[in-house]
Amino acid sequence: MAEASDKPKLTLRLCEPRGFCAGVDRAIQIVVLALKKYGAPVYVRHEIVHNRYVVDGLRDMGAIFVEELGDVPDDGQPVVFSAHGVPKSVPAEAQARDLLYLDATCPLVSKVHKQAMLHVKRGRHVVLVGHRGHPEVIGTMGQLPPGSVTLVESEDDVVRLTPADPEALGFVTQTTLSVDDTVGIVAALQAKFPALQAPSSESICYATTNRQEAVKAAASGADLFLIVGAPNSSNSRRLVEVAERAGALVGRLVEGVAEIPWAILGDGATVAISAGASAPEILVDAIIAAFRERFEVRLELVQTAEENENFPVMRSLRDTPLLGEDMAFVNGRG
Ligand code: 2E7
Ligand code: F3S
Repeated sequence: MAEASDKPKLTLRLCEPRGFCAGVDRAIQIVVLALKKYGAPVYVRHEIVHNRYVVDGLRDMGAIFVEELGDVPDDGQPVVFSAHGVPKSVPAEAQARDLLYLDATCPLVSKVHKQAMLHVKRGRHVVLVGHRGHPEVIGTMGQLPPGSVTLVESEDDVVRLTPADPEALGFVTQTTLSVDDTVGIVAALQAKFPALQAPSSESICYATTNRQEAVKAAASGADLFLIVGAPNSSNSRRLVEVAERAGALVGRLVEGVAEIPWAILGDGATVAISAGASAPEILVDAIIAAFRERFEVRLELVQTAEENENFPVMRSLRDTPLLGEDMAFVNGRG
C-alpha cells in the first residue's frame, strides 16, 4: 500500500491551450532549419519570439541576435526577421544590400498588414489599436505611408482622436491584445465614428483568444495564477491581467521556477498555470516538478478549446529535415 504523504496538499490547475502557437513554432523552425541549411551563423533581427530560453537555445546552436539590419554583416549568411513582423523598409534594405533574408513574420500578422494596406487603398486613414513601441506595432505602422495611420492605446486615446476625415476611417489591431479591453476600445471608436470600417476578419489571433479564454475559466478560486512568459511578451502580460480580473487572488508572470512565490502557498492552496504563446512547455514541466517536490499535487486540466493550427515554413526550407533533438526544441520540449 502506498504510504500517506506528509507533504502539504495543493491543487494545480493546468490551462489548455497554453504555450507555443503555430506562429511561434514556425518562426523557431525557420531559424533551426536555416542553421541546418546554411550553417552558422544565422542572424536574427530582434528576438525571434520573446522568450529567453528560446533565444539562448538558438544562440547556442549558432544564431546571432541583432536589433537592426545595420548590425548584420555582408558575409553571405542569412538573416531571419522575427515573428512579430517588420516595417516594409526592412526587407527593402535587405534587398538593396543583397542579403539573403527569411521572413518569420507570423502569417496572422501578415494578414493584419494586408488588411491595413487595404484600408489605405480604399482611401481610409488607419486606426491601429495596440501598444506603443511593441515590435508588432512598429511593423504594422511601417506597412503604411507616412501620416496614414494613428495608434490608439486606450479609450482615452479615442476621446482625443481628431482625424481629418471622420468618414474615411478603418481599424486593425495588434494580434495579442486583451480581447475584453479591445471590445471597449472598438465600441468607443464606433460610437464616435459611425462610418469606421472594421477589418474583414478579427485581428486578435486564435492563440491569444484561446489562451485568454482558458485563463478565465481557471481563475476563479485560484490563490495564485502563474503565467509562464517573459516580461517583454505582450500576450503573456495580458494573460496575467486576465487572470486577476477573472478572480485569481494573485497573478504572476514567471520566467521559471526561481520566481515562484512559495511563501504565499499553504496546505490546500489552488494554483493555476498557463503559458504565453512564446513559452516552451519544458518550462511548464519544470514548474510542475518543483510543485511536486514540495506538495502532494492534485493535477486538474481546464481545457476550453482544441488547437490544430499549423503554419508551414517557406518552400526554400521544406527539404531540410528536422531530427530528434531539433524537433524537441522546436516543439518547446527540449
Ligand atoms: C509574434 C506575435 O514573442 P511573443 O511573446 O510576442 P508578443 O507579441 O506577445 O510580445 O509571443 C509570440 C508572438 C506573438 N505575437 C509572436 Cl505578432
Ligand atoms: Fe501568430 Fe498569434 Fe502566435 S499572431 S505568432 S499565432 S500569438
